[in-house]
Amino acid sequence: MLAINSDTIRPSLKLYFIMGSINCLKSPVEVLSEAITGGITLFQFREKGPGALMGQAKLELAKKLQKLCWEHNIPFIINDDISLAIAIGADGVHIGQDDEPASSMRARLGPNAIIGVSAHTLEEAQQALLDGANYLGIGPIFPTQSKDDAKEVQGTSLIEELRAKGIQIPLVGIGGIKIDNAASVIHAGADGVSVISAIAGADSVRDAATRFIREIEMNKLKSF
Ligand code: TZP
Ligand code: MG
Repeated sequence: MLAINSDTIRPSLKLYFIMGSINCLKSPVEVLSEAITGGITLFQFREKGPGALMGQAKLELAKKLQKLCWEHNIPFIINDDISLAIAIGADGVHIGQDDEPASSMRARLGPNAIIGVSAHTLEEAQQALLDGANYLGIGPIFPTQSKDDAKEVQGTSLIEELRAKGIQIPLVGIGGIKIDNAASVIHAGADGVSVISAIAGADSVRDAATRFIREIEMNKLKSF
């Protein structure tokens, strides 16, 4: 586990790359390695959907990707699969509204784990805060092809609403985020963007990550 906690997760959300093997056009290790070279700041292993790896193959890939992340000081988060997270000592988990609540994840993972929760409404966000989430994923901001059961597209309105209410928890936007719409997510008050296809499916994974970072940094400067 890297030494990362609630206070230090915020800057790591800047460019949060998420993927599993089915999102990749070449080997996931190669994709992640290029994305790291390009400048991603956080990684989530999301091995889900038709054709996703299971059992030992999933475990082996998780270990390889975690090692790669840790060699570059990038925190490694696992989507949903708390048993896998415990088995390999991941930095944390990301859970949705249909998973066990963050409070029970916390009880199982301990105080140092990073727990991220997807929230689609103010009520879900407030509950996640009470349950001890370290950050929230808000979306889908724009239409996405990467999640079959995605909720309704909501634009940046919930991010704006949470910030207007003075809620300061680290926030990341997700869903259909591309280089040319990332600025609006940052201006709304997010600490960063979560991206699957615009990085994993790019002709050059490394260049895509680098261009995202540049765009986010430029727009963070502008909002102060
Ligand atoms: N949760 C809400 S939208 C989404 C997830 C996992 C998919 C995001 O993928 P993409 O390709 O960046 O739209
Ligand atoms: Mg889930």
